[in-house]
Amino acid sequence: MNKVALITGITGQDGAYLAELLLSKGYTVHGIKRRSSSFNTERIEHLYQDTHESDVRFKMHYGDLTDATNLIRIVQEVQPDEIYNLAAQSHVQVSFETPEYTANSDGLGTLRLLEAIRILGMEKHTRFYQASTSELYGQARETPQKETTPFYPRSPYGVAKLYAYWITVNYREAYGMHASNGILFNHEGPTRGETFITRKITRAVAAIDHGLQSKLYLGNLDARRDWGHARDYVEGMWLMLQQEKPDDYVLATGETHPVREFVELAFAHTGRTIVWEGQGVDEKGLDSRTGAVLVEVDPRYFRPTEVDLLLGDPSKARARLGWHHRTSFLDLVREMMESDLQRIQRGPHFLETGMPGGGRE
Ligand code: NDP
Ligand code: GDR
Repeated sequence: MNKVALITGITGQDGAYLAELLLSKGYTVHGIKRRSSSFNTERIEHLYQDTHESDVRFKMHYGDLTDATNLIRIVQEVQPDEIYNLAAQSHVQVSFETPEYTANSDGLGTLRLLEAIRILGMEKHTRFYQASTSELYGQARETPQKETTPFYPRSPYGVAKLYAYWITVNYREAYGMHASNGILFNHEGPTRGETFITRKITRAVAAIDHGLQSKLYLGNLDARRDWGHARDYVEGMWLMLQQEKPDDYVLATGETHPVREFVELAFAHTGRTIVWEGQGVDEKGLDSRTGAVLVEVDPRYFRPTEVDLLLGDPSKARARLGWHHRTSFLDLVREMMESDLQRIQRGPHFLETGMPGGGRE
């Protein structure tokens, strides 16, 4: 019998990559999507199958992590062997503006799913993956960060995910559930949400290259992140649920880079060299040839409390899961730039979703 997986957050970056991976392994994949007034299924459109055909292995259900009865009904209907809880209000800056909603969906939402498994008596059958995050480390107590590094979250998002982390551990210990946390460091790709820094940069650089935008406004250029490719990371999620025993694992590249370097590499992809001038909020990135201001700091993008430095130590995942990242930092920037340059060449559709820089993200 093929395995059955249920993915929450299937319309997001990771959900789409994971659905592809599981389908390629012969799984039947069920996804939970939110009702939205506009299309939110762009990333998974290529996976859709006509539900009237026989042997359909990709199915969608309307649902929301804030609705317990809905989750219980879906879990009962699907009877999943594996649940991947990827749904979340996942934007750190936005969590400062919607802290209660973030706690509800990211923190309590995880509890609701775990309870659904328990209420239905499936705790010995269904394996559970929780999308935990390097944001748990926040103001990191040691560098590099590993599974034993103490947590100190720095945003309502990080705090909500802290609850989700511990409730997953607690249900594993209290009820013997096969429940694991993947503590994933930042992972990106061409389908990354447009308001996260990497994609905000690659879209803007592509637009500047085509004369559609003159400059890019950013916040903290000195923040450092351990950036990998989402395609590599979803494999690690799957591996965690294939182990005999549940556990918690860091997935990271083991390299850290400042936002400033990502900006430089993205512009370099279009043949421009950035020179930095000024300091702090007055800092600007100039085109070395023309002197035009291409990057400006806008304090609106500063966070009330920032996470300055993240660097993961993935040794445990390498030793126990045989997992390691495949895509280098340079290749990640290159792939994202290529993708956004191609997108912009396809026409105005690129602009329809709104250029970066308008919101507070
Ligand atoms: P995205 O923001 O791209 O996707 C989030 C998904 O969750 C979307 O499908 C979204 O639906 C859905 N969602 C949001 N709120 C709810 C809700 N209340 N009920 C049901 N679904 C909801 O995130 P990523 O794919 O990048 O990340 C996946 C998970 O991993 C998230 O939990 C994130 O916090 C976590 N994570 C991500 C990392 C990264 O670097 N990408 C690193 C570490 C952890 P819709 O499309 O309708 O908005
Ligand atoms: P992060 O990702 O907060 O690490 O959370 P994001 O790309 O939003 O920010 C990374 C760093 O860049 C700085 N920054 C800016 N960020 C955004 N979004 N916009 C800007 O204009 C800007 N300027 C500077 C930020 O201050 C920050 O230091 C991501 C999400 O995917 C989470 O869901 C996940 O848990 C963590 O990664 C690991």
